[in-house]
Amino acid sequence: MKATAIAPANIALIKYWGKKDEALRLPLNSSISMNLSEAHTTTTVEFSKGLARDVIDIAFGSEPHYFKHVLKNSELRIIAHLDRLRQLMGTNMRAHVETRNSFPAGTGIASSASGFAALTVAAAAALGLKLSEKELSILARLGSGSACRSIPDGFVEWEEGLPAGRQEDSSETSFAHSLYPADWWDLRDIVAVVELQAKDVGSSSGMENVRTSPLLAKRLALISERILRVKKALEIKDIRMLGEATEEDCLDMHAVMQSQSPSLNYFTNETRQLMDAVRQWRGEGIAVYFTIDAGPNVHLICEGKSEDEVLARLKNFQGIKQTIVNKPAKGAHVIY
Ligand code: 2P0
Repeated sequence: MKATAIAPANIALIKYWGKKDEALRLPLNSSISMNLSEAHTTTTVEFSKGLARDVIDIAFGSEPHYFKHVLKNSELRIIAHLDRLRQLMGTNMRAHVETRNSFPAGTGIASSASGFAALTVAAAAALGLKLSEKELSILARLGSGSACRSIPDGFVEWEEGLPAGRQEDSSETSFAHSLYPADWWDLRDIVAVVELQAKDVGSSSGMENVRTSPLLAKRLALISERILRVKKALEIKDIRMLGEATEEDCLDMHAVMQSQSPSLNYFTNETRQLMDAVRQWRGEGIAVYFTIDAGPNVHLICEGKSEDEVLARLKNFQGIKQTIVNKPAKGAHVIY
């Protein structure tokens, strides 16, 4: 009753910020993402009759003491997620979970996405549950919203699901599916890490206050058109169309965050300077665009042919602690 799975983190081109149902993690809007090749979680789950309680070993790839509070919270969420899978299987067997990230915590890459996707796939396989990609995506969503996007391959859309009706209907219709496989388009997400410290306010608690923002309604009204533009850009592989829609949604999401009460600001001086630099590089003819999640680090989106030029410019930029060059990647899968 043991299995190991690997799952990528993902970068949202259209973001998820705000839930219409907290417990079911149903999002206020659909979102679109790309799986990241160099940022993944590997998780082994072994269920055994002899275990009196769940044992969770998390290697965050960074100083463990530093992330103690993150760790405790993660343990509780992992156990709650194991309970969901146990309930499906009709067992109360406890499990040993070993999980490790390829990227350090605090690099601005959401480890809850890769973490809960890997946990879902490994635990389902260990229990012998035969679940479809859709069912795995729905389960992963219950662990962490963005995790549902790390189940399918490549470029992924997470549908917000039916707005009305019974909660079960909404949950059954809110899952992620692949728009295109990883080899569809040779894109890059180059993460410029400007801050290694853990953030003060995590995504889950930060988005609880989303409804206090007067800008939320405006963003939601614009999302459908923006999603269509991103889908079109992916279809015809138009980096400018993709980049412009991605930047717009990033700036809109951060405007919502900053206008929440209490205000939530994830940008530092380096973040803003990098955003300006990216705009300037574009003026000099490089097709590169930025997007930023719930942290200060900047994701630079460009095509593979621009990678060397973008990296060369980043080298000359003060304050970058690390760069991670990601290509599009496969979704979560069992490795043994
Ligand atoms: C995203 N983020 O779409 C956005 C952009 C952060 C900023 O999805 O509460 O960690 O576990 O459902 O999945 C982070 O949200 O939140 C996130 P929960 P999650 O990638």
